[in-house]
Amino acid sequence: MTEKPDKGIKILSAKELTTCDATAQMIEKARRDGVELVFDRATSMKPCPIGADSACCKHCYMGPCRLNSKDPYGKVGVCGATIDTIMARNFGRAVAAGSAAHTDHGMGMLNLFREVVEGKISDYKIKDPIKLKSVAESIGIETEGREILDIARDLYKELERTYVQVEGEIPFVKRVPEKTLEVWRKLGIVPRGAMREVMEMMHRSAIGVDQDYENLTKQASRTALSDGWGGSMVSTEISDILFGTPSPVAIEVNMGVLKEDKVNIIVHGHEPNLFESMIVSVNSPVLNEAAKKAGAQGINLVGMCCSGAEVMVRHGIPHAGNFSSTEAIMVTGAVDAMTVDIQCIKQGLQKVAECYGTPLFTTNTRCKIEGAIHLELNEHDPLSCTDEIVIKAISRFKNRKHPVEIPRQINHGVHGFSHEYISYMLGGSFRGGYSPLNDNIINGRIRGVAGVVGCTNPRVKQDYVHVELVKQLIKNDVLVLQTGCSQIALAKAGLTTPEAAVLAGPGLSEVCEAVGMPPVLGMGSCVDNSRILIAASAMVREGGLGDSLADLPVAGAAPEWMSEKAIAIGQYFVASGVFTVFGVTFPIVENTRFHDLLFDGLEKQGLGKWGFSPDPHEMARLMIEHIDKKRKALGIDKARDRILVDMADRRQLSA
Ligand code: SF4
Ligand code: MSK
Repeated sequence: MTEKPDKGIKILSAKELTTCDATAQMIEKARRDGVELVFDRATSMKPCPIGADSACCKHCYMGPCRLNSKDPYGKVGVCGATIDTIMARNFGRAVAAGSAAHTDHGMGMLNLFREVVEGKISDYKIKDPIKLKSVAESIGIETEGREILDIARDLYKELERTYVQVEGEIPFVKRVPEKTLEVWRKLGIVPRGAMREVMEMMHRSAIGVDQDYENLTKQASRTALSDGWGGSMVSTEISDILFGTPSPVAIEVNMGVLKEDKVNIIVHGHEPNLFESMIVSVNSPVLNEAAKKAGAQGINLVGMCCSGAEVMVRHGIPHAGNFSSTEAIMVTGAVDAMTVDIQCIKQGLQKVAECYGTPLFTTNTRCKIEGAIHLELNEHDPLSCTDEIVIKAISRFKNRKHPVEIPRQINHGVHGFSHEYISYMLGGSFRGGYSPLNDNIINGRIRGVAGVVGCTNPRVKQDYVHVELVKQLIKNDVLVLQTGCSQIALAKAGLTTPEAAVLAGPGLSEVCEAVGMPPVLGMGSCVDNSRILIAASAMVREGGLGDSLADLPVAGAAPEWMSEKAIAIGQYFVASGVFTVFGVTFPIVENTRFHDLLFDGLEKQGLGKWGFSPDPHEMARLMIEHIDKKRKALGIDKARDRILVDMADRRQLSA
């Protein structure tokens, strides 16, 4: 129940908290019901200003030590650590935590793959042997004339090195453009196995070890690269091999995908295996019969957050909302079960679930929540877990006690643009490849490419920064690639349909219309950012846009980020050569040497660099300016002004 806010705290209206009408409706209902949501907690919990600037350290118990961000060099910690050391250590630890999360997820997928290959698991199979062959070939495994299982065994052995390799380069480094790799080798940041990199990052950031912010940042880059080109990339590739490589599919998003007369089950988290088994369970004739007997018209399975994004792009399963909406959706009273696995699962879900009599299930040994029902998903018998969840959901449907109010919003989009499909779509079946994309960049129809990714964060108006930024980018002929919760914001805003091409600049809209694609391409979950790295590498290989990833007219952004995983992603993009802009906040004190290094110095070393602005228009300006700088360096620039989205554009879309 809602705690009384402190005096002086301004309570924002639902419309000030989110641009998502469905979530706003549920915030209002929660307030009427006296139920507290993440938005309320963000209002009453002011962020610690010293922590927000990363000017404090609690790495030993002579501290915690707090430095003054107004006078950063006026004081040092008890051990003598300077502001630069403290910020670099904090940053490195955030990278290590984020990389560990992606990498542990990836290792889970690889373990599953091994057991499938060894024949110990029969509920999952190799669904995409073509992808298996192409991944194997990309790292030098011979495939000609060999059995699939034989290739798969070699692939497993090779990819295991992504995690455990003590010395030498990890397998997917073979996919990195040569010139980028040269820079990494010169700087000594080519990643070894992720376990080694994360361990070394944690060691070096402990009291009394590495106290040189530049040296710490090098290890942060190496750790992040072991995620982007390692743990995350393995996760994406193995998930595609086991569950299928995405290709475009028409999807529905928003809370209106819940059905009052059906048993509604939500899957939320990150690992596709839980969801894939749930798909089998909800299609079971026995369970459907049981649902009918309970008075339901059937079972309605929907996704949220990144689990939702995974199956949305593979199977077109409806998606009910992104990170900030996961509590709000239970306020509908229509959720008969929510089941979660790992990552981005708020502990607050349990309290909201309790208020509406919704059973909340945890299914992974790595993520339990006090009060939730723990039903472990055993990959040797996954249906015993997912069937049980369906049975519990049917029982909740039968005994629904809370009035149901489902927001009516359902938005439509086309998602599922894997890098393989982009190549096929632009090149056609006879000349698949990235040359049409490169040609359109060189001739100026497409000004550049932006990856807009990441979370939503209740510290800013939900979805607003994502949508405003992307509108500005496409209006200026920048093709937008998306993953994670960001693509759900854009889908809700109607920008992931081919019709949204009317909002793009003349060049981009011409390309979109010719191909029949949206100007905003949803590619998958947050771990699937590796798809963007592979697409960017393919652009370099295709030729005409420079020799390294840092030469490309591309930029990245996480406009509403909140997770340490986002910092890891940001750093692997920066270390790969990409200018990456964050919104909301940035854990750093300006006018310090560490700030100069991240926001300028890394670029001088041949990598990318960081940018920051909480304002989407400024963010767009920074990204477009960078894209133009790269175009100029490539000699493909021609004068063009930045165009601002106006009311006429907004009317055109809603018409
Ligand atoms: Fe303070 Fe140094 Fe200990 Fe950090 S490591 S808490 S700066 S004494
Ligand atoms: S779920 S990390 S809120 S994108 Fe991947 Fe969404 Fe960010 Fe979690």
